[in-house]
Amino acid sequence: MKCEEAIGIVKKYLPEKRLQHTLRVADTAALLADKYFADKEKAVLAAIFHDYCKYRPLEEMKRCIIESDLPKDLLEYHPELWHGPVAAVLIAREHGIQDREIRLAIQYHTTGRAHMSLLEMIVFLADYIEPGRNFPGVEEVRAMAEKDIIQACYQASKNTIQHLMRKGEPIYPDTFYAYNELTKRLNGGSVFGRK
Ligand code: DGI
Ligand code: FE
Ligand code: FE
Repeated sequence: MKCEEAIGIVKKYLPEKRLQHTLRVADTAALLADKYFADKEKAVLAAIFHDYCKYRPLEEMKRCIIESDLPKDLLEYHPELWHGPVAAVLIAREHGIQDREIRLAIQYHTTGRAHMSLLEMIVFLADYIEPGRNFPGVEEVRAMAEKDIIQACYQASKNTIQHLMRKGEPIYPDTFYAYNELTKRLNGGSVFGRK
């Protein structure tokens, strides 16, 4: 699918502000794909659809999780975590997008997971650093993204966990698995922390 067609589809489902965020994520994903030699078409398509289901009714998302092969433990966590996994299922059902790499990049864009592919890291990171974001610490992650995508993803997941813990929010296991595994990659595979 061409990106113009994809934008035409998501436009119908997203309010203007979210559409603008989506377009900035797509631009950022394109830059990262160039920098890290990833498939730019896939990165852009995944970025365009990453928040496709952000505004679906909760009941519809819940039904999708129950009826599909998505992990059922999502239902025990904040509904904010549902839109990525649900979009991964519905882009196939509603628009015939079957590509496994694109599906996974969309599915895990909010939490990350252990052993993310380059494409998954690109969408995860682009969503975090797109120019409209102003979380504390985002500048540091943007600078890291210029040099080392693993370090940038590590820092983004660390910031997210710290933010959620400060608010006393439950944290989905994949969010921790992403952080732990990125830590190991930075340490050259060692399970022991840096000295
Ligand atoms: O959809 P976006 O707003 O562009 O961004 P997103 O999909 O990355 O994140 C949506 C929200 O999910 C954001 O406020 C952070 C939150 N979040 C990320 N990981 C977890 C989480 N919330 C909980 N409760 N647990 C998590 O593990
Ligand atoms: Fe999202
Ligand atoms: Fe997003």
